[in-house]
Amino acid sequence: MSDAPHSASEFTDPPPSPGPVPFSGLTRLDHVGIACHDLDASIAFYRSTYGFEVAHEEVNEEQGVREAMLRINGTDDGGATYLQLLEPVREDSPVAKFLARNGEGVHHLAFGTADVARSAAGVGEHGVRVLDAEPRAGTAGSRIVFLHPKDCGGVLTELVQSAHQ
Ligand code: V0V
Ligand code: CO
Repeated sequence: MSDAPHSASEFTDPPPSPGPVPFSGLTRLDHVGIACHDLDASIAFYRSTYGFEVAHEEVNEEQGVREAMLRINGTDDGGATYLQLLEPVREDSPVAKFLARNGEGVHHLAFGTADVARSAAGVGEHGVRVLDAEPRAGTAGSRIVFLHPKDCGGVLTELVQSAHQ
């Protein structure tokens, strides 16, 4: 057995911060968005392989997706983490473009916040392009804003305020 720490909670001695940490209001990983061609097949994979169950399913016409949220841990009160499986419902949607270019795979990360407009404004002050001037309708009554992947190290990033907040 090695003496190496086994989980992040065992790292008790973080390296010194290089400067003040800005306030973003982002408190957790809400979901990982995964682009897929066939939502039902993707759901079946995650259910039969890992035992993850669908907590919510809907069509979001504005975003051009049929999507399912699979809860990984926690509870559905805003504190949980999900996989968000995304199947495009039209050819010109962001997920359709992504699939055509990259095939199936990780599409975006979403960080949770209690105030999405405030978090977006804060992040925007650091030179990151905020793609939505106003929060849009997200899954299950949430409010969402996207950040440009080219300003986030190649990661399309979403900020999400759950309907429970
Ligand atoms: C595009 N790029 C990405 C990317 N999509 N990089 C990382 N991850 C992604 N998912 C790169 C792409 O390779 C290009 O790089 C560059 O960005 C421009 O891409 P494009 O497709 O030519 O340009 P756009 O401007 O047409 O589209 C890219 C953006 C667009 C990110 C601006 O997809 C967008 O607005 N996305 C936000 C909405 C969204 O994705 N909705 C679906 C999830 P190179 O080739 O120039 O180097 S809906 C959702 O999550 C919901 C409802 C929810 O959570 O509740
Ligand atoms: Co999302």
